[in-house]
Amino acid sequence: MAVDKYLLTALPAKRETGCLAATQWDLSSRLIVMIDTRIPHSQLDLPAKMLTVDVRPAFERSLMMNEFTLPIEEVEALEAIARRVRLTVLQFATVKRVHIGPALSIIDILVALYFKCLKISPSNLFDEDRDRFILSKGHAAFGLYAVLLESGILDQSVMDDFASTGNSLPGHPCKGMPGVEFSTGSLGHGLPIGAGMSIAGRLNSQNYRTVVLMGDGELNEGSVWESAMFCAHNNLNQLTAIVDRNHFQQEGLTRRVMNMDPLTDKWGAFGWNVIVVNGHSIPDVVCAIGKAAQFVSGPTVIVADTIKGKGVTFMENNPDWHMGYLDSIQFGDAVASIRAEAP
Ligand SMILES: Cc1ncc(C[n+]2csc(CCOP(=O)(O)OP(=O)(O)O)c2C)c(N)n1
Repeated sequence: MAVDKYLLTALPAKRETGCLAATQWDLSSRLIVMIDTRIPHSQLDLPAKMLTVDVRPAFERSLMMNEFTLPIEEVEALEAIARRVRLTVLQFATVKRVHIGPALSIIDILVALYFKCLKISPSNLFDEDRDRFILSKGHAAFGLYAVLLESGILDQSVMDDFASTGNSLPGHPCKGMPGVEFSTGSLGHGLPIGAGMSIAGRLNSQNYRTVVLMGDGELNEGSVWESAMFCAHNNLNQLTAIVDRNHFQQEGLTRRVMNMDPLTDKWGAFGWNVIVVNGHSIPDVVCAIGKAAQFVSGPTVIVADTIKGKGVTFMENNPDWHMGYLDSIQFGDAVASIRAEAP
């Protein structure tokens, strides 16, 4: 796909304007800039530090400034929740070895889903019309548990029990736990299950949404692509897949183990609407999920660019932290790292 434009997101919040020969928006305290890359960078009067930030294809240019734009206060509140959730994940890892890097990479996505986008709450867990969420990369269970605790779906006593015995929470989500729709952990099963839930909703004239979160390494599983064909064939527009594209899997870089590039073209060729988003920008994720819900001509996949171990400097992009236990010194360093991200 020929991409002639790029989004450039300047982090952290800087309201420097008037420096660009291009369209720009100030969204939720971030300076988001659309640059026509036919203009050489040398001719753009960009501050040097802005040239070092995340540059990614803008397949979804219309993400900005639409009905899904959140007020800054709400963005800050959601980001504060995400920091608290990450701290809970760290606490889990002081009790026993957990898949900590995989959990940390999906926290912003989960916070966007559970605290803004999905109809799932402690009071509707058994309602037929509740939205369905499946953590297909089930090894990131402790990220989900931290969000379920934060939202009140899991009771605090579970955490207290886990802290003292290490037994109350399984290493992978199990059906029957509050808020867990299906047992996962064996990769490649979440999308087929989600497809079944989605088509069941249609047959029963229910209008819930189904969201399936997968890892990018998980896409190596053939069952993902069988169900991708099924979803497109059946025009399952009530279903959204999210790929946590952190570029790593258990054995290292995903592109070395089994290269899935060009990933967006593959999903497109399977008949899916494709949205690319920064998976650590909660307002962008909220916006992408809203866009996916509006798309009626088929299923949507959101390819979320993320960082494995996000938020803890010594874990980020470090495959050694695919799974780990934190001693007291490491825990202190990790907490400091998360707290340093607070405004
Ligand atoms: C069918 C299956 N094969 C192998 C595994 C072992 N396994 C656990 S995590 C993992 C890596 C998955 O990578 P990815 O989907 O990119 O998730 P990430 O680790 O980045 O969160 C593997 C291969 C598994 N859980 N299921």
